[in-house]
Amino acid sequence: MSRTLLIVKPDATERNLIGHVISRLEKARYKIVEMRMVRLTEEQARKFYAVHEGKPFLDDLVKFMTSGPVVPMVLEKENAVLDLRTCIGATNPANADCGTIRYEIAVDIEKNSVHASDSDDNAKIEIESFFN
Ligand code: 3AN
Repeated sequence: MSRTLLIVKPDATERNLIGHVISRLEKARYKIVEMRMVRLTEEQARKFYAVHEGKPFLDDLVKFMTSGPVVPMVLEKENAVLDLRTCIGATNPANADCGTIRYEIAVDIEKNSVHASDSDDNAKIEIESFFN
């Protein structure tokens, strides 16, 4: 079993899609082992997206991620990190495969409804940033 972090982003919490995302994850056999609802500060959002420092979209991304509540959760499953990336689909929903969460509900490349850790190492860091 391994663990990964998923965040339901503000565009999805705003449209009352938290339950939809959770339902998809549970049907995909993830175990939700921790979950909370938080409003990120600008500092937290910048720290979370530090890898995008210097990118032209970072300021808008931080503004978006602090615009409303988000729901981080720790998910457990075999091969959780890679499996969840497949489940959520491509960053740009225009390229997301049919049946993925982003294909279904994402608005655009920024408002793409969910975040998922992209490696085991990042999953550990990201989980620790939300849960002790
Ligand atoms: P993913 O969320 O699929 O891991 P990353 O880590 O490359 O993708 O990007 C993190 C977030 O930054 C994305 N979820 C998206 O909201 C935003 N983002 C990435 N690339 C762009 C872009 N070209 N234009 C606007 N926003 C972007």
